[in-house]
Amino acid sequence: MGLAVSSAHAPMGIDASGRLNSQELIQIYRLMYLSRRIDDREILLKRQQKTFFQISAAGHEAFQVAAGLALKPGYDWFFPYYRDRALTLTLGVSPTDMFLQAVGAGTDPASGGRQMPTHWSSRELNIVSTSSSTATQVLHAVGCAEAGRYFSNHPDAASRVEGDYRAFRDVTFHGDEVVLTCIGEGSTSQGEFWEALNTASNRKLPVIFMIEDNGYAISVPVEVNTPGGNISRLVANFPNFHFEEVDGTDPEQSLRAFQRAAEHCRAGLGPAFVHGHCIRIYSHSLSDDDKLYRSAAEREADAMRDPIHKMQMRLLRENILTPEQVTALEKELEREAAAAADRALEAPLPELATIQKHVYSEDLDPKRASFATEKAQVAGSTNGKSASGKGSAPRTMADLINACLHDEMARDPRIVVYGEDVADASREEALSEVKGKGGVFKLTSGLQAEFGSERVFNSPLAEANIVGRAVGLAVRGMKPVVEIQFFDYIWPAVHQIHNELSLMRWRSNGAWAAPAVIRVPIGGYLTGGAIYHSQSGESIFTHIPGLRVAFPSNALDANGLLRTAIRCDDPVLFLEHKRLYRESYGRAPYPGPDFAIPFGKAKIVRPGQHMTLVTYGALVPRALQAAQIASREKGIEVEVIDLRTLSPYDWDTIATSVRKTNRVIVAHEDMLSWGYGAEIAARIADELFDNLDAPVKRIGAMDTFVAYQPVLEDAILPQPDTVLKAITELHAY
Ligand SMILES: Cc1ncc(C[n+]2csc(CCOP(=O)(O)OP(=O)(O)O)c2C)c(N)n1
Ligand SMILES: [Mg+2]
Repeated sequence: MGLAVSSAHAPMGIDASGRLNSQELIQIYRLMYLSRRIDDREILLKRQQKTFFQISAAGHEAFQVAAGLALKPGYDWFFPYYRDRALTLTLGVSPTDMFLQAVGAGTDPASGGRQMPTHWSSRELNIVSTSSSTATQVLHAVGCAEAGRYFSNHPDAASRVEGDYRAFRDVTFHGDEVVLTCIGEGSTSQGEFWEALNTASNRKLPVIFMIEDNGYAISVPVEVNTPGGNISRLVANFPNFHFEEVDGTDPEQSLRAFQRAAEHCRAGLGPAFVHGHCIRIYSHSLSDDDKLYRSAAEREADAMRDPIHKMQMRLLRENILTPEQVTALEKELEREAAAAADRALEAPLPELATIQKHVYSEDLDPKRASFATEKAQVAGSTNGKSASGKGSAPRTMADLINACLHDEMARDPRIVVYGEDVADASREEALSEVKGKGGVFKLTSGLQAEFGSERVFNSPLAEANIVGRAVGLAVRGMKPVVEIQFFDYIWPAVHQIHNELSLMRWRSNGAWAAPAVIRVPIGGYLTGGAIYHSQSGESIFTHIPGLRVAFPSNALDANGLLRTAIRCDDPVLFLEHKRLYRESYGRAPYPGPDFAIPFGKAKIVRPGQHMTLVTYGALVPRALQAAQIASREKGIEVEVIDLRTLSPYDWDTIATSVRKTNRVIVAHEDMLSWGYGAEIAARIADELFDNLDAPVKRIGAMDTFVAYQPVLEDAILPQPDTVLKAITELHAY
């Protein structure tokens, strides 16, 4: 009886052959029973209104303990879901830490009181912060496995480097680590689940997909979510997988399955799929009542398969423990759970002053001066053109983005570039005879040829896959610089961007972060781009805490801001206006491999004293055109401010200018209503009211989509004339 739960994993040493011995069976029972007692104690606390949410592992304990025992905490990696109490207990999360989550204590090590209970996180154990979103974690697991493989192939890339994000993203790897990810059967309906199977299978990644099938997704039975009612049957044809389907209420059977799965993964043969038929002893959560949708007969039948009872019966039947010993053991564990709860109830609450902590990196601020190498720029050493956009001749925005990617990939071996069509040619044998695709806009051209297919590759045509994997890669210390082919198709990835990428740091109270870069061609003015190749929508992303948003208007800014995006320690949405890629406006010579521009620093692209015009992106050249005409024809001098980054944005430059001019227009290409300008205009009205001689004016697209016919497109999007009209009106006010 002497096996301590906190060291549960270490002494097991169960080999894949032979039966479990008595001590091992008792150990398993201890973990299962303790998990159930913690759930029951939490339910009590919730009923006493000392905690605020409860969801249990009841009925899943055997399957979860088995998974935990088959793997190595702190060595393997874990992407659990909200029901994995017995798993995490087995891995080494203490009962006290679980109750600290439940009460929302400031000392809750998983989130500092920010997340619901059972939303796991432990750096020490390699348990990556869990969200409530049902299937996002499986893609993180895939990215994590890719990172492990990359570092074992390129151990030098793991070195700590001062001067950029690498100083704060420590890397550990072993070469044969396995990544476990867990998911309920209902959540296998999510596209992200299938997108994860796709890449795990294709890349033969060491990921174990653990399917905890309790037959229900809240009130929805399995056959509604899964055609035919059995997920194993549907996935059976994915190549490279090892498949197991077991009785998840039987810990021994489950353990053997996980051991075989781990062996397959460690040997580099590919991923594994372990499907356990569990039961849900209680309702979905304490906010649910399963009597509303399950028959009494069905609930009773499940209760008969309760893994706790079955295991207890086995210990008695096989004379491993006497009834008195079982009672004594259970009492001991009950006391342990109660004592842990009492400790947590005395823990300090989170401090209100910490609320904003870890929204962004506390270590490396992209606004900081070290990113301001703008003035120290040096022209490239060679004259004229080069394939990578270097040289001293004026280059387009597309060229200088491409040049930045080349430079940064050469400097930082942790960068990988992937997305749809970004490779030169996936079939490498073609590379010697073809020029290469390198992106539909050619922005990643030549990267695969220079850095190889391991660092530059095509993803499946699945946007959530692109961003979800980036989260897993970045969590391990890699720097994914991924591309979403068109802003118009970012929407399948928004779940990952909003709920995972941007939130990872805050929800884990700084323990984890996912500083990936997402490059996205955006915007219209394409003449024929139409609805699905012209969209804007940046304000949707500036509304997400934790995410930085850059939107350059010219080649030099694009080069310097992308460099900062890559070197910084926050996730960045890097918006590249398609119409500006190859414009003659804003071309510049190659500024050298260390040219960077700090975030949150606007540029006054035209000084003036009569009014301020705040803008960014494709409206910058249009506003300049209007400002020139206003000056020439009407003597109105407009100060044009290019914000360059939208989150953070440069309030000081706006405020200083408005205090000088007392009139302001905020202009953007996106639709007027609820657009980015609404926030800026509101803040100006709020904080600079006394400095204004006229109302704040806004310019934006009509509140509709962008049409195909150029006559319509011209009318829908703001034009230089639109800006000129606003300038004239505001001047006359
Ligand atoms: C993306 C998303 N959609 C909906 C929900 C709400 N929700 C939480 S759990 C759940 C059911 C999940 O069922 P299953 O995957 O079978 O896991 P189980 O809870 O049964 O273990 C739903 C619909 C959510 N958390 N995330
Ligand atoms: Mg379920």
